Amino acid sequence: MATERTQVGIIGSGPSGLFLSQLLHLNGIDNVVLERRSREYVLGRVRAGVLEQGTVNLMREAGVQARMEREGLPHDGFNIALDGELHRMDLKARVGGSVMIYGQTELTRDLMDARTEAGGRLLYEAEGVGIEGLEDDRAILRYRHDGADHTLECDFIAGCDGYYGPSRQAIPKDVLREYERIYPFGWMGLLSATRPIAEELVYARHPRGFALCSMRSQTRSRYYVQCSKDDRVEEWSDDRFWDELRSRLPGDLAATLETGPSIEKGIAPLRSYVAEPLRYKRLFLAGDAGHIVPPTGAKGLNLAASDIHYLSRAMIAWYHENNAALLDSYSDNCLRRIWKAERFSWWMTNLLHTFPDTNPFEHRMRDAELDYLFSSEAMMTAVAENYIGLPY
Ligand code: FAS
Ligand code: PHB
Repeated sequence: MATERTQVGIIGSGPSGLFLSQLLHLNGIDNVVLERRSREYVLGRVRAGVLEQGTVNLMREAGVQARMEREGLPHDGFNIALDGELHRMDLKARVGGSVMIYGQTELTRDLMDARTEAGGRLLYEAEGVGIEGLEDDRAILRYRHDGADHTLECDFIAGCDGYYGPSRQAIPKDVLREYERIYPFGWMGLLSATRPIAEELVYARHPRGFALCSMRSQTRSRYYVQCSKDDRVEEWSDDRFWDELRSRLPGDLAATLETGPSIEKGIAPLRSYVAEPLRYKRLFLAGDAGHIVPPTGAKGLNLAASDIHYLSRAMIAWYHENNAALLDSYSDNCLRRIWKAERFSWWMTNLLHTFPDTNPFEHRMRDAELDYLFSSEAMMTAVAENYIGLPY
């Protein structure tokens, strides 16, 4: 068995792992990324589309902003459709902010390309990644690659392996605290090579269920409709999807919908989840490995970015100044921002979806919440500051 050494072993080549690998590399810190899937598989996943300003800044810090600045779409607002009307949330006017529409797939590609150009060690199709040595103040990764068993001795391990990865499992059950809310519905998503229905995003609340009109460019649209959590993609033909989407939008807007064959379709379950703590000895969790939000608030990818903002600074302080303070405060620093993003995502999800078991009083509460939102400058400002992303 081959034994290698690196300073930071990173499990996962999603946004968390790639951002960390690139930022550590730019600061002279050696790292290795172990990814279970192929590069093509990772790039084939269609996920987030909205970048907070903090994530845009991290792209610039990582030196991978060029294509985002050329192809990304800055948005100064978004819309909520209710009872046939559009209500615009003006991010620029309310909080002087905006978001960037740029697909997670493209962000991932930009980071992968940068790491590859720099000769970074990104090992795809690494199998059976296991974590050892934590109880002995060590950080050892075991994995199989190209048919050979490997051991990677690290100073630290970054668990950037998503919700289903092994890193969270390496934290003892009597140490790990978990918090979870599973929603009684999912999102059926469709990507199409069509003109977006509107210039800005439209979140729709309708008695038939939630819908979202988003985009990836002026010729590529991303749509979602709330569906049963037991639905299967095969049950959703393109025609059924387009009809359902139209039925949930204001009539004049629905009439302008350009449809076309789906490029990608998928159903995502919705859950809120947080694991505490995000550090165990020499293991640090980041991104979906430590938390999940329902995509209603567009926070999943952006929380991964803020985790890596904190973790990269902590590791740089350690290697450059022998200062462990930010490593020691990493979990608390992340969780303070994570819980506020969990709250906003939970609130937006409750506000805009139909719940099968809603009693009439709760239904009225949602109506009153939206009525208050649309009539209150203070409430719209609060929504705007959360949507563009709270400060790091
Ligand atoms: P990721 O899951 O992206 O990456 C983890 C990586 O670790 C993966 O590449 C995985 O293959 C790898 N891995 C797992 N186990 C491993 C092992 N044993 N060994 C090696 N590698 C392993 N967020 C939004 O903001 N907006 C959205 O609209 C949105 N839609 C989503 C739709 C879906 C279907 C899903 C699943 C998520 C969605 N998200 C959305 C959230 C998503 O964008 C995540 O927040 C983001 O991918 C988090 O990035 P990472 O933490 O890097 O995790
Ligand atoms: C997307 O474009 O995929 C998207 C946008 C906003 C969300 C969720 C998903 O809240």
